Amino acid sequence: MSLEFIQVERDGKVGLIRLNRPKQLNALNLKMVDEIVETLESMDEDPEIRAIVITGNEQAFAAGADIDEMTEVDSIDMLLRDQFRVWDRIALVRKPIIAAVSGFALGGGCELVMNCDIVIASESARFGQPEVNLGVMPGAGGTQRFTKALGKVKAMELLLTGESLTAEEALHYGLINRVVPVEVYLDEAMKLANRIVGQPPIAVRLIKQSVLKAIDLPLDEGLDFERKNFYLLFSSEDQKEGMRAFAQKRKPDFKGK
Ligand code: DAK
Repeated sequence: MSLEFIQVERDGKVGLIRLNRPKQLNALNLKMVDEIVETLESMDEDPEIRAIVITGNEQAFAAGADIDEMTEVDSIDMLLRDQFRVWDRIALVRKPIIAAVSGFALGGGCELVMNCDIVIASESARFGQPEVNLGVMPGAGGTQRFTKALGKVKAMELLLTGESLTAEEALHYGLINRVVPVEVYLDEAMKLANRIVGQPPIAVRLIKQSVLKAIDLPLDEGLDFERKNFYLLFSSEDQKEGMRAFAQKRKPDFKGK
């Protein structure tokens, strides 16, 4: 697929996706979502990449799905378009995804952020689900993930008014990991990604899966899932390497096996 609305870079073992539709504040049109999902999947398959960073620009991470593409469609057009089939593939990416957010992360942009695993924001970042202002509601997880992240009453207030959270507020509510000056938000995200790529990839993968299960499963089932994965890691070469390196007081060299 030729990439029209995103740019893709590599920095060592980190794959970087830049949303690049600046005149429309990175509004996510259908082709752009296809490009994002296909790139995430190809990075997920690439053994040379161990973590992914997704970012926009200083003004906007993404100001939502492209309203122009939705204005005149009806329910059946939406159903036949079945864009959720593509969107749902984001949640299946196994490698850690870090969002580096500055400016607007609204609607589908905020829903994309909430599909990421770690979020670094600049002081100018704004997070919100303003779909109610357009006569609709979030459709790509906004009511569910916002509520799980913020709790019922704050999510309700924001979803019903369409207002957004500042970066500091988002930090307070646990929606994001940290707020940094705008000059360094992408560097911070890349630094964090570069720390993760030094970790044993199989353990990283199973930790990501286990944390995501914690959101959906009752505790006993989540603990069972965790325990099985814990046992499984004792069959990996990286477990032997990690523990032997500790005993030998040297840095481990993880191979992903
Ligand atoms: N779609 C299309 N164009 C957009 C846009 C959007 N979401 N957001 C901004 N733009 C365009 C503006 O139309 C404008 O274009 P020109 O007029 O220059 O041609 C340009 O970007 C700059 O925007 P503004 O002039 O409005 O800039 P301001 O700084 O004054 O305001 C703003 C920035 C972000 C407050 C404002 O642009 C705004 O309110 N934008 C809309 C935000 C919004 O309502 N987002 C939610 C959209 S609904 C799905 C997955 C997800 C979704 C749906 C389906 N499937 C998987 C099926 C999600 C739905 C949504 O996100």
